Amino acid sequence: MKKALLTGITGQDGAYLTELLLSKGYEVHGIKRRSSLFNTDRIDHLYQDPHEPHPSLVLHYGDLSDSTNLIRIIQQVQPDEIYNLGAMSHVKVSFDTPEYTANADGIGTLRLLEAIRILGLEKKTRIYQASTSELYGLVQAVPQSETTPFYPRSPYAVAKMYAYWITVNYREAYGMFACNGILFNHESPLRGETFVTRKITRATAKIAMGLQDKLYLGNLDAQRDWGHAKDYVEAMYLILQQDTPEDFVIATGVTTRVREFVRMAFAEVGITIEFKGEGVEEKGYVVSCSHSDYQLEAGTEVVAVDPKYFRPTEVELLIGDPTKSKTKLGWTPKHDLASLVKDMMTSDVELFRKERLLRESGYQIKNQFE
Ligand code: NDP
Ligand code: GDR
Repeated sequence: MKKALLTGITGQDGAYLTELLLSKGYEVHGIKRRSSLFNTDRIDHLYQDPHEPHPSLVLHYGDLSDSTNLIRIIQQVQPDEIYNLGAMSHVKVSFDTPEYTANADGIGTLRLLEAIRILGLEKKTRIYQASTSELYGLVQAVPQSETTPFYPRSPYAVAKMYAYWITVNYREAYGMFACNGILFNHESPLRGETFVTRKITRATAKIAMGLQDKLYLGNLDAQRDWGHAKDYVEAMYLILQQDTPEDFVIATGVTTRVREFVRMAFAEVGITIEFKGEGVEEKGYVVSCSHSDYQLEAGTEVVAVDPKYFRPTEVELLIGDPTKSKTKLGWTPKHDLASLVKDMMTSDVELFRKERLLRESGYQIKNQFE
């Protein structure tokens, strides 16, 4: 039985990758951070009683900022594969916490690589590094491929750039099976609530049910190559099953503006919207509204721009070239953007139907900061 160790197991990708590896018969170990509230919502359905003999999913407390912890866990687990998914992954927040982001996302990767080396596991343990399309940043050429130059535009992207190159360097210097997956944006019903797609699908569901009046967004014109996280974790797995360690771009090859994602999400609940105005004044008005649970009048303003969501430096256009992953990994995504939006909307409509029922029964629902 192969053993895998995941950092970031409690995150979106960690949850889907755990499901995938368990279905392939792996023993999966995950590192979770200590938190003052439970933080295992995304993997609770995979829970196994640790008192049973040989559970195939085991969690360990830890943090990418603590070398001693990483060395001890790797020594204990002796993993065949490590997937380094742990990170402070929010681009906007990285401008607020740049030093922490460098430590967790940049040096954290070095700590894992060094732990493998210190323990003499260079020939046994393969490692996947969660690299990102944010490395491309300011557009140099499109579509972006494995050979497109990087120009990072945030503390997050700069930290990830260090992680990218230290992974390449350890592969070349010590012959380690260390690979970067340069993944473009991937989303799902499990996506963190403050990333733009999930923020949109949650707000759309709430507006359609009369639980929220308006959705405030930042740059509506940013273009992203959005895929489904379920497809992307399969690529991570395939990258570590190759004969030779290499880096791969994982993307759909299609790019879409944020405003179009907004239109698609509202269309799922029968609301047609039209954008009027420009820049910070831009507002999205309801044009027609056929199937919404809560009837909105034509002309109701449901989307507006709030400059607080603008980034000091923005990444305007991402569109990936997945040719190498298609030919060498045999990877092709099963979802397109329409099916992704449908999946996310179905899940959030269901979520807020429950919330509405609770409200109608007199329970107070807490507000959320973002
Ligand atoms: P999430 O934000 O959903 O999950 C991040 C995970 O990292 C969580 O489990 C989080 O723990 C954990 N984490 C955060 N800080 C630390 C730390 N200091 N030590 C250990 N663990 C930590 O991200 P995704 O699942 O979306 O992404 C997975 C990885 O892929 C990340 O590295 C991200 O940067 C990268 N990536 C993501 C893309 C995407 O579109 N989703 C695209 C390209 C790259 P907790 O739950 O406690 O917060
Ligand atoms: P991104 O994802 O920065 O690409 O990083 P995010 O969903 O946060 O932003 C995408 C684009 O939407 C614009 N935007 C907004 N973004 C947020 N979060 N909130 C808003 O209100 C809003 N309005 C407009 C942003 O300006 C941006 O242009 C994600 C993360 O998962 C990273 O970890 C990963 O590396 C990259 O994708 C690939």
